[in-house]
Amino acid sequence: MNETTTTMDGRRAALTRMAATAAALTLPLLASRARAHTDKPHAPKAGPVVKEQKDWGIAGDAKNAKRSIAVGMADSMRFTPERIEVRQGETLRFVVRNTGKVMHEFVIGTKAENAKHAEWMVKFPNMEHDEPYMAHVPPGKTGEIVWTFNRAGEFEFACLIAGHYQSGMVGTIRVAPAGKA
Ligand SMILES: [Cu+2]
Repeated sequence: MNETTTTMDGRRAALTRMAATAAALTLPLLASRARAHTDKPHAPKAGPVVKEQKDWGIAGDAKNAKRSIAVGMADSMRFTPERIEVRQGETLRFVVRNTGKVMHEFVIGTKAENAKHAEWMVKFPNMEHDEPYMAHVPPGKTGEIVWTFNRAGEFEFACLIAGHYQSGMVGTIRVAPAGKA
């Protein structure tokens, strides 16, 4: 009898200890979860444009664009103009107009980067891509991008839509080193 009581008390004590331990483990977890929830903004804020340095430049600010270049894209798979001269450090605004009846895009990059990307576009034609150095323009519409050419060299602008790049829908951007004419 005595022994049973002791055992039961012991068991109760053990259960109480377990409950206490569980509470100790659970409470900080709940607290941190509650805090995390409180800190979370109710609507996601639109973050600033991520500016990632690329071999062919970096995303630019419209206010720094002193020159605007109109580029035409046609179903003949040609850009107008096909060659653009830039000075290193210059920020350009490209106003890209699709005069055709199919989708076209204007993608700035190195020759190697565009070629690699174009290959992916053939394998996965519906691949979604959107970067500050590209504009996807539906027929009859105009797209705009602002890009800072802070690296000198010869680059490309291309339409990477499957078949277009392969048909020669490519132009050249030459960025002259700063300080030289
Ligand atoms: Cu195209």
